[in-house]
Amino acid sequence: MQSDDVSFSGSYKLFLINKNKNHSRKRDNTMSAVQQIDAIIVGAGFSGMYQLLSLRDKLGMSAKVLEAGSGVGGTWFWNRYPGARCDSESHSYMYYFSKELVNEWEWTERYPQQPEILRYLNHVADKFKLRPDIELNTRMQSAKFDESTNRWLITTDKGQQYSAKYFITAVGCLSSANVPKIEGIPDFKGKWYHTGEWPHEGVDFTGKRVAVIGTGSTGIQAIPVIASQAAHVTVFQRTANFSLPARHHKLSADFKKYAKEHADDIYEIMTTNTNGHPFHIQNRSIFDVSDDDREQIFEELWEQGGFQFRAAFKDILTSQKANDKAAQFIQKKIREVVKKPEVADLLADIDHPFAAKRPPVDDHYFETYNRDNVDLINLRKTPIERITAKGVKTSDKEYEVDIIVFATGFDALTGSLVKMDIEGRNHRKLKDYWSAGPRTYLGLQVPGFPNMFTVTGPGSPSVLCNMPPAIEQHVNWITNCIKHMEEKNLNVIETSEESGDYWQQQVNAVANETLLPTVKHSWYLGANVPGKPQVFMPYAGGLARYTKVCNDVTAKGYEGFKFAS
Ligand code: NA7
Repeated sequence: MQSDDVSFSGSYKLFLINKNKNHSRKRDNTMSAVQQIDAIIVGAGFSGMYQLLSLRDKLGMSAKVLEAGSGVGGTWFWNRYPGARCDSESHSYMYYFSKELVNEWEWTERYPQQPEILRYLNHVADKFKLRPDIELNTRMQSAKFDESTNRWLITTDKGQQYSAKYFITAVGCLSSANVPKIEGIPDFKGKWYHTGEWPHEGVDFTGKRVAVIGTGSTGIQAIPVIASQAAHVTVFQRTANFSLPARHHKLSADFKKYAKEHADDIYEIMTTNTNGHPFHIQNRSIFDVSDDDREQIFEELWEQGGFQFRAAFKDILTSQKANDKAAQFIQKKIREVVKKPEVADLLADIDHPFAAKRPPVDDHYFETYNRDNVDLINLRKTPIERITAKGVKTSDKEYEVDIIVFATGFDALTGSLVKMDIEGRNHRKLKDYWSAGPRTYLGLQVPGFPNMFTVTGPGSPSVLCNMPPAIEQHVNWITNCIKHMEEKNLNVIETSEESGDYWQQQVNAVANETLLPTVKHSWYLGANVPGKPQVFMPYAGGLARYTKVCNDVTAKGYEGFKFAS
């Protein structure tokens, strides 16, 4: 399905399998406490599982995934909050590397819900027999590069030690929960939860008074569901947000058939456009059409639902004037939907361009404010002062509640990486090296951290993209690079400070072609975590452009990297 040159067959695989037999023998003989392995991968989500499969089954290498959770799934293992779903359409939110997998898996809904995605990822783990090489309930404790052996020494909280040639982080971009440092949380006598660390047994909201703090994608998904169960919901909004209706529906038999029959075309579209979605951004300016035609186009796409709205015109994210037109349309819709004018005003009082912060896709979010049991609090006017034993105290009032839900997002892109104790050359710690913001080359490698790869790391399209195609592109690139090293008997791959600086300039330059950096309080910049350095982190040039850059780097003999034997 993919035109990638890593394949399941060929003599190369056999060569490596023989090599690994020797590896295993060596391990058995020495019975060393340190297990020798070709690669350690951290995280068993979409990235880690495909990386394991690629190294093990395509290259015949020994590899192990370390996963802190008690099951596979990564983001979809942890994010079980009410209403959790993906806002990429199901036929695009899947792997495309195996035609058999594409053909056998049946999605049921347009936007898959968390349990269905988790079932899919478990199916993948079973189908490709990944489980024997995934260590669940195992947190990586430290990873240190040993300059005398050019190998990574990796320890876990279970006391295991691995010596690995390659160390690959597949920890996800949105996996480090951001519980705000609001005073008094320990005093609260009720229960509180962060949406990214939701209890697996679920939360019963029946008859409860609930506070939801946060109106990003997560809050917007959770609020309608919580409101349908709870006695009362108080939503604490700091920043009003644009949101597009999802128009969820069950998939018809015809659509399922179409998606399978056109899988190659769908994959082609996803990998040759900006956002990795199964549709292209229209090649027309918002000012190429008359006001009436534009209104009609927006109306149709609003009814259709989903991110296609954002793709209606090519300049929505590059021209403030064009963006204003889209923004005004959505603000008009909010006012049409929300019956109480003062609440509509609050929801439509949006201080940033449409889609310059991650635009949510919702299921009757704005309609929820027409319910009698939902109130909206404007934190810009009355900020939260503290959490008390009884609830949430703002500057003018104490709100008594039984449950507080923090839908306050993540320490995105870098949080999970700097939390781990990763030490490269010259005992340089990743968290110190990134203290002024992340530095990577292509989002794939960090200067001074040889043989370490970061799947969808900062500096790659990652969160600006539908993730699975971005993940497949990254894993394929890493796998091809490792294949190259093994074939040429190379021991070390390393990028340089110059490459890191060059790439950050590229990341800044392509971001500056858009309106994205104009939002100063966005998590794309790290601004949602107090004290975090503010550097634009994802690559905004789009998946197709980024893939071409990566392929050119390979074609030029891995330009920007250095190898050593
Ligand atoms: P987001 O998009 O970071 O949203 C977090 C929300 O929480 C947002 O409304 C924040 O307001 C609000 N927030 C954060 N800290 C506070 C404090 N201290 N007080 C009040 N409100 C606060 O996270 P999500 O989980 O919704 O979405 C993350 C991604 O997950 C999403 O884009 C998808 O890719 C999946 P703010 O806007 O900062 O004023």
